[in-house]
Amino acid sequence: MEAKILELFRKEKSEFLSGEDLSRTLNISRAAVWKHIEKLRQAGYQIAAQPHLGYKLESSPDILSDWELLARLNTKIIGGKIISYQTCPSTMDVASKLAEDRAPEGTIVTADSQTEGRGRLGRKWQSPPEGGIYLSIILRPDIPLGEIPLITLLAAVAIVRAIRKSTHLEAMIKWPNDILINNKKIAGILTELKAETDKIKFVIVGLGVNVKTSLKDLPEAAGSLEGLTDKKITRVEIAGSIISEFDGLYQQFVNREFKTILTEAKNYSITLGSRVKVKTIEEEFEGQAVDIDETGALVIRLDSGFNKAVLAGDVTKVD
Ligand code: BT5
Repeated sequence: MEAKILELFRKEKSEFLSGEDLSRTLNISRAAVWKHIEKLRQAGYQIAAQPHLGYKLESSPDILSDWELLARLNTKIIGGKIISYQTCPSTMDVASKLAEDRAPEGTIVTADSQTEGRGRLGRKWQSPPEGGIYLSIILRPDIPLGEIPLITLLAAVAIVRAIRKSTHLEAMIKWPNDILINNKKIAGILTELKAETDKIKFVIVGLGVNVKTSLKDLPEAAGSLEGLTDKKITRVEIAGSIISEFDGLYQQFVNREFKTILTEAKNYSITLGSRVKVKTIEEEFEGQAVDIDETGALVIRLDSGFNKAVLAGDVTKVD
């Protein structure tokens, strides 16, 4: 109901909405309207009330709530259900538990902060409050396990598109899961899955984006959007944009149309064309990053002249 009220306020721009109109449109009593308005106020919304005129939304807090996200999404698959936490250990674990309990595809879990935010291979993801986007999306794709890297790339393209549209900053993808601006890590993606005998039960895609995160809370090599752009940005606007882009790309993905994802992932890649050192769980080697293949794997031209496709690993440029 709060999401609907916010949507109505925003449609009316800066006008007053009468309690009577709200109660009629929402099909609830005027006392109930008042209760929801109070709930919004408690969450930090400034709402003026004038006798005879009604209510007017004067300012909104930049919170990553299900209300705010739902009020601005117009998606097909992603975001049908959104669950927002003030804080939780990791949105990955909450989403995974929900997926085990049959939450539908597209369900999103967000948090304002995480106490045990994580990256790949048990690394830590710094998740301080009030500045970052931490969200996980439940997917149930019917694809072979070998195509999972494509989902990480899809998410990377969605984040790059959203950042470029909202800030005009030149966000780039460092294969497979980092988003960099001026060589600083702004966002990371974590793709985890549950499979049984090669059949995927569900995939959880976790996105962490530093929007207004203070640099003192971040590692040396990290950056945050707010310090890099003059544009006024909000977490909810960036998150809404990422989810919308993700939804469009995922519709293509389930129809097995990978062309846009791959073309954009290559265009935005800062890895391709460079000599790189690759570190996987099994081995370490160097070579030239020459392509991203149709499964999302990074193709390395080894010094021997042979090509090697890498499905997962850490890649650093060598000069
Ligand atoms: C990642 O791992 O980049 C995946 C990050 C995914 C985070 C999201 S937040 C929502 C969801 N819930 C979670 O618990 N996780 C997901 P990886 O490529 O392994 O990079 C991890 C490394 O990035 C760390 O070892 C640090 O060096 C660096 N790092 C940690 N926190 C960072 C931050 N906030 N911003 C930029 N870099 C960070």
